[in-house]
Amino acid sequence: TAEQQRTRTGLDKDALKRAYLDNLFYLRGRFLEVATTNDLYMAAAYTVRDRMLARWIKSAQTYKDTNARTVCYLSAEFLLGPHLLNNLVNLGITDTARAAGEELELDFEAIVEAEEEPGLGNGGLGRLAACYMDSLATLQIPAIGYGIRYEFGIFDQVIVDGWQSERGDTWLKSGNPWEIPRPKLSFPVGFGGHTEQYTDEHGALRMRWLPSMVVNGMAYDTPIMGYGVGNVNLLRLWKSEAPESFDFQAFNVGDYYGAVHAKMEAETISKVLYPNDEPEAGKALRLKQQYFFVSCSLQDMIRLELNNAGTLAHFHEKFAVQLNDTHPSLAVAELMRLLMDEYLMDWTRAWEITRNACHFTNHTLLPEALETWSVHLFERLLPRHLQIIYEINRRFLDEVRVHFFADEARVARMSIIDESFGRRIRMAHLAAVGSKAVNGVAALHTDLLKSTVMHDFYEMWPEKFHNVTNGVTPRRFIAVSNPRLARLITEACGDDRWLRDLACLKQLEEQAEDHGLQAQWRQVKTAAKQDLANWLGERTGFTPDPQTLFDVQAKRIHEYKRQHLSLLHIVWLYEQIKQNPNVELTPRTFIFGGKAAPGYFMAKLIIKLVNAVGEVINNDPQVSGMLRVVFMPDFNVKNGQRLYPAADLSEQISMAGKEASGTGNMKFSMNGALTIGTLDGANVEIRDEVGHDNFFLFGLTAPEVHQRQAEGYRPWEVYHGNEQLKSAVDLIASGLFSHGDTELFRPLTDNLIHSDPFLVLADFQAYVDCQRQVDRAYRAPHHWDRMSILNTARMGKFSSDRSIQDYAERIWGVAPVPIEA
Ligand code: 26M
Repeated sequence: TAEQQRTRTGLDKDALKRAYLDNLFYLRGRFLEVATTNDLYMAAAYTVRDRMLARWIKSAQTYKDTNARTVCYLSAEFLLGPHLLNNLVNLGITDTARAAGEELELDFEAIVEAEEEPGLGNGGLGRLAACYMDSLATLQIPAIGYGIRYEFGIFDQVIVDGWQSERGDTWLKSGNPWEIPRPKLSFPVGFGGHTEQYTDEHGALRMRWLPSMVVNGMAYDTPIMGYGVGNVNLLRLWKSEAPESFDFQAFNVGDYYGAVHAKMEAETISKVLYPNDEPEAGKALRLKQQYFFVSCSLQDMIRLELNNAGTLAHFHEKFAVQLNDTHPSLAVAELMRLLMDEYLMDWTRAWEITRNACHFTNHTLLPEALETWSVHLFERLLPRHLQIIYEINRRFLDEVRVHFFADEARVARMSIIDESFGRRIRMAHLAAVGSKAVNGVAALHTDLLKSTVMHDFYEMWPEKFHNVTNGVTPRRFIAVSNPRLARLITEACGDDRWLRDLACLKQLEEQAEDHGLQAQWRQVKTAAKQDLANWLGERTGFTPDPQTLFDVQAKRIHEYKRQHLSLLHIVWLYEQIKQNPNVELTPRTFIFGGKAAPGYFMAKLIIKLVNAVGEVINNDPQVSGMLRVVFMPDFNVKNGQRLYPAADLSEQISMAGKEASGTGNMKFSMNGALTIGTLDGANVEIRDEVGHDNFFLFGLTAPEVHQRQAEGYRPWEVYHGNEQLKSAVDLIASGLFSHGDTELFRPLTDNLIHSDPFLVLADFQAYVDCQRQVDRAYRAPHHWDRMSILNTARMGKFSSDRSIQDYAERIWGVAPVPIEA
């Protein structure tokens, strides 16, 4: 009935209340009086989900009818963060839901807090995919995100005695109300076995692959709601299962344990997300994961196109496939295989389709992160794909030889097969050869891509290369995480258009010197700092003082990001205060957050050092009014949302040339933090946008880094040539922070003095000098507030809406398909 329909989907307060109680009772079997927090959360989630479903169906139907080109974003990671509040914001019913909750005497904040976030990503790359899904829906572009439904996402981090300890992430334990399992929607994926040639009924020679093992990929769908629109897109994640046929009676009769083992093996594929910088371990499983989700996703696209058009001849016009790094780059070989072996297309047509469907984004220049797989492993797991890759390479290298006559050195450099030490497949080369477009993620990064790792490819196909500077969604990273700031901005701008068109924030510029706005701006910041302080107090036992400058570095722990540069500065400050207790300093709280890959020793030692330095400094009454250090455990999307609003200063201090873009830099700046940073990644463009006077720049530039290393960088000379630097390094080595243990931090200090691959020592003095300017600037509140307002006001470019607009126009050639809200 219409009444039921209203209960089920109405957006007014009474409909929400009725629907909520209804869901609590019929889906959780509870009354308010006896419900657990999880019951209360689940009922809220279902109530919100119900309000997206009709729009979801309508979106899918309209997309199908209009036959519009659909973006297929292939990514091994989607770091979504909590759904509930984000979906409320995108539906535009946060206030109504809060009011409904109040009338039911529910604790709205506690219910929102109860959500366990899906941590299906490591960091920047996975979070970028999530921001892009939000923007695609908001810009009304038909899109499907394809990935893996890991049972265990990124580990939870706890700190034990100052060290990182990893805990399994059991995000599914109380159920996931946002996903809809599609048991009927599954595809077989083969592994191993061998290939054979045969003659088809037309007398043509063909190949077939007889895998030795087949698993099924089952679809789990999550709706992705656009902001203020009716469009709801699809995130489709694959879970691996043993095939149906594989029941214990029909299969492997007499070998019960063998059958159980095979079933377990199939289910292992989507079991766990791999941490980024984990050298070597478990390689075969990782390749299996990549092939698994790529194959399911392409089979799904083919199914959709055959349902619709009845032919695959126009597959590439129907789908724009975006490869998020090389993890899905097997798509190039798999699409060729499906088109040729399964759908009997000839090479030329299949290649035409593949090369016009695929596009490739590179996210890192770190040599150790460029994916290669041994030919051996390929032969064992994907023998048919190896043949196809050889043939792609053969034809490609012929082209190279035509293009660059008699240049065999170049042929060897560009080959998809690296023959230098053991034969390995260079996945970035496969992706570049098989794609219509290749892009970097910030202007500097794209320039470096073109001039270094992909230089030969750039010379051959200059028009293939693009820059699309990253962006982040202002819905999650302002409206959801910083409601006070969102309210103030809306008030100052006169409306909330800025949430769909971030360039509107420019209006704030003219009020940047207005002392009225400045006062409110400062209040908003201080309130966020107080919230964070309270939270940290409960978790770590130490409550920072919101009157101090909050200096925040939150990101994965990696030497190239140089958390230890900040630590050297802190130790240096500590010595300054000890030597002269009356030194004029702005009281600061240094807040660190970030996970280290479980096998990355140096990163884990850096975490230990943060905690060790904190323990000494925080317990030294002589400095504790001036200087505090705290490590926020388990930095993830949820905790990031507490951090960005509360930061005064954002640390973006990677060695120039190493951080492809960075996206945390954008989240901080949007929330009014000033940046201290190097000319690396998107920092360059952020500084240009916010104005050079409103950004604290220091350090060597990428060309200077290159030059310094080329002439032979000798860190021990820097160390011996700078007394204050030496004294800071020595203090760490002295055992002061390690209860007298002079060995504990030696790997770190020795590495800095004797090798220092990321030029920490070379940038130390410039960093300290720059921090002195920060210190002074913070003591001029009006000046600081003005800079802070201007940072937010000028962040329009860094909305992921702008990034997606760029992709849509310049790379995908896709247009919006509006669905009414
Ligand atoms: C792997 C093995 C050993 C050492 C490092 C790695 C490794 C490092 C980085 C593997 C992958 C890595 O990159 C993936 C990634 O997350 N890149 C990030 O992508 C973001 C979105 O484009 C950018 O903002 C970040 O700068 C970039 O680091």
